[in-house]
Amino acid sequence: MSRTAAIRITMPLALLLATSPLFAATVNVQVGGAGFNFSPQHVVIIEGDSVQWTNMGGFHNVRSDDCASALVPGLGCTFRCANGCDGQGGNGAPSSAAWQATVAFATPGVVGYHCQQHGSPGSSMFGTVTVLGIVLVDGFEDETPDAWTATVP
Ligand SMILES: [Cu+2]
Repeated sequence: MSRTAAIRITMPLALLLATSPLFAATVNVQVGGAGFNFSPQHVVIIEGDSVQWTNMGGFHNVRSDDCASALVPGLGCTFRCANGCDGQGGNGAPSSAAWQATVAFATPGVVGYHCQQHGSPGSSMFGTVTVLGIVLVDGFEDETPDAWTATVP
């Protein structure tokens, strides 16, 4: 495949992936159940993706580590969720209900979290969400503009 043909196919796809919410993914994490842990404990997503936690059994919640230093517990931090999330009409206090909570991550970085009942930042019942940023690289300055208007057969 010629370089120009590769550009015709891959660049519009890359733009579509970067701009369309249809391609945002949701990663599932199981909470508790047989043990006091998160499974998988560490997840990697792309900015705009979400993590959905599901309580498999037990008295748990998910609270971002930055809440531990928030002036008002549960507020002024990234998230605290169980039966919904604090600040979004829900209640993030630990609960034994069969709750599900979903958080979207828009900013690249590493967010540590834990269960308030069985963990603390970085120990016991804790996990991390690593959010990767999308970087679009323009390395095709030498291509002529008409390559962009061609129709892919
Ligand atoms: Cu717990």
